Amino acid sequence: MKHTTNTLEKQLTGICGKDLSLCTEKELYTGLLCLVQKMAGQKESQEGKKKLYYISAEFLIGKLLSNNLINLGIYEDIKQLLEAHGKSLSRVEEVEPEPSLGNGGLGRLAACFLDSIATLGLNGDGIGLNYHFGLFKQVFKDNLQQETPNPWIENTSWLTKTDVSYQIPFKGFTLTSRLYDIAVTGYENRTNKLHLFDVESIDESLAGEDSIAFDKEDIKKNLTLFLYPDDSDEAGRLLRIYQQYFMVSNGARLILDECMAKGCNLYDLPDYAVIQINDTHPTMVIPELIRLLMEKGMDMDDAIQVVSKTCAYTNHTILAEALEKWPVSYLKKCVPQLMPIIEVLDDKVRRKFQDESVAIIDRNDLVHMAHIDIHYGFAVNGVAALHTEILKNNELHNFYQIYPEKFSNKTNGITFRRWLLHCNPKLASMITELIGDGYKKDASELKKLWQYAEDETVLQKMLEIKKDNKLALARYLSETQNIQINADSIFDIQVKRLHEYKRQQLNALYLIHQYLEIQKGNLPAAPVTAVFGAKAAPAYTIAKDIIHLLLCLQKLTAEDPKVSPWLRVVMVENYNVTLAEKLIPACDISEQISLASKEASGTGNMKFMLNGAVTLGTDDGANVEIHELVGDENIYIFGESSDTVIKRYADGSYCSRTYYEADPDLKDAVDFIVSKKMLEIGSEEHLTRLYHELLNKDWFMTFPDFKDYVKEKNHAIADYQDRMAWAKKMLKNTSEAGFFSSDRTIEEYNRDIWKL
Ligand code: 26Q
Repeated sequence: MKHTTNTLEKQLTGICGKDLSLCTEKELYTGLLCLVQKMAGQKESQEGKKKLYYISAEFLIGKLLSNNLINLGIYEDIKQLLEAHGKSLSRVEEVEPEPSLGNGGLGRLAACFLDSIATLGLNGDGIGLNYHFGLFKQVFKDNLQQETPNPWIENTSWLTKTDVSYQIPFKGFTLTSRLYDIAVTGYENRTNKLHLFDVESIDESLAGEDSIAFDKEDIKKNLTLFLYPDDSDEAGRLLRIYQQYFMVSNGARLILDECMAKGCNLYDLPDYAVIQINDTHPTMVIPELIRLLMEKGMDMDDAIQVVSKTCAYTNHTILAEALEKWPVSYLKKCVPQLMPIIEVLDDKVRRKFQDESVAIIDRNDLVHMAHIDIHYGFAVNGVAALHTEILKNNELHNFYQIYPEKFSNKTNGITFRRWLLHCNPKLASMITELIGDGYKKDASELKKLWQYAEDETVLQKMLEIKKDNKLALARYLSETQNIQINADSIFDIQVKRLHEYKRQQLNALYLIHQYLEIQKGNLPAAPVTAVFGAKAAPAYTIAKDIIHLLLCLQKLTAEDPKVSPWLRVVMVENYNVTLAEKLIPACDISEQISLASKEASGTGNMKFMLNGAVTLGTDDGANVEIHELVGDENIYIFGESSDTVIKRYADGSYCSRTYYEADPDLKDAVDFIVSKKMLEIGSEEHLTRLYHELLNKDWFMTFPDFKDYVKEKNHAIADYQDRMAWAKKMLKNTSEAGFFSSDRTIEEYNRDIWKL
């Protein structure tokens, strides 16, 4: 059914209660929100016996208004309708708060997946927590990151309160839950749901106005306040267990209720439900489901069988420190009812395999969450080809030998609705003009663009669109963050969580090197603006030191008249989905420079590529697949291979000082961190700590890759000067990006794992 602008106008005016031209932006936003919710509700569907439940601690959904308007097919109509009343849809978008229900890649992936599941018409919902402040808001003060609460839930929001509520038992007390739903609209298809559980007794006043500190022991009032509460003390770690159990116990009860309502007798649960466990944070769903089935009278062995056929696990990391292991004593303190079950699960594994490395409870009384998932789930997947190979050959090798049939790769993807149609409408309409709009439903059609590789008009048009997007970003940063940048310079962008393995510090070393070269009179081939966006976990000291370094470099390059025409460093504040939507379409060079073997996949790399940026990266994660698709000509690859890196860790032979002493350029760059000039701008404590960390440890091996990085980056900067040749690289990247549509990823999950 096509809605005419006329009926939309009547409906929206009815909801707003006055002529649209008299409404404020806020009134239009809430009016549109109600209209969207009504239209989305009409597309809910009960179709499909079996349902997927995607359970995740994070859903980084971003703002929802425009995305929903696009998916419901009324974006253009609404835009014109508002214009006819002297209003602008983009101004209305600005008043929408961004939900902060996630942190990075894993949470954004979950959001892209929900979009694709609904778009493909599959029966699948998300299950998570309704964090009131979510991830902190980042503010910079004295060149340092500070964290403040980020309240996002307003009186009228995307959340719909439901009648669903459960009693969730903890040691010594019980919490009453409440389910809130967010509609997930598919692109010209059905509406699914994101189920977010909350605590009825939550108390937002526990957190102060401008600090994220709160009473970590008042579980009744704090459980759903923050995502990833600081776990540097025991109270913080216990709170994380309370959160995880609350999420999975509610989820498990909802799943059982929904299945029973459809006639499931519980022994046939795998015919009604499949549960995808997003990393180990929701792993307790396995013992909890077993426990609930036993409460309903099922015998334990049967319950284990049923649950094992229902759950599947996705691994998102090879960093040992991120693989969750909970002390038995913590579990006993919070959720003692799970321990007898986990003990039986461990006992069965020990009897069967007599191999300590695959045990669930280790000799130090730590419960290895991933081990529960692998033994008691029916599928295990990595998120990019290289990542899955590393899991099979290294990290999870012993498990792969036991269960080769459980393992598969599902290379990540992104939804093109948000990461092309919404964030880059000019590029999207150019593509539609050239190859029609079939690519919106079948992204592989983007390949058809390559027939224009020698068409100068098309290449010129790509450059124009990029320039428009760069100007729009420059305007936005000037208006919102008081940052002025030159849209004629190369936009070189690294935006992602701040982590040492992602190596923002390597980029910083390059920038210092360039700064010193310019000082010496060696000018680069073109002016460059190096843009960063990143949040550091509040207790991650070195990550915060790296942010400090970047902010000092921002000041240094902005204030030096000799350097600033050639090199500017810019760090945007509070990088989030909304900022990503403005940065990515404006990017020329996409920085994907993790230490090879450490980035499971990356998904930002895919978003940049789709929007015509050229990747400068290591052969890591999904970069490997991007490299294969676009070919050597259209990507800049540098650095040591994952094999070399893995060997180097295994033999423990790495010594950063050796590289420092052998390369004068590297030495100068490292020393500059604690130079007089830098200490005038920044804090001695932070800069010296970082300097020593690099010189004495450099755990993520930036020094061995430094020379090659400088060379490859300067190569890219020089190549950029031939604009037609560059535009051709852009076109190749966009035309090969179809593989990275999350529609393709979801089709694979469904074909191999979910079987809906
Ligand atoms: C673990 C223990 C204690 C506290 C926190 C955590 C924790 C929290 C979040 C561990 C991991 C995460 C998030 C991981 C994440 O975002 N991983 C990314 O997932 C993306 C989607 O698959 C990949 O593209 C990225 O490569 C991967 O880094």
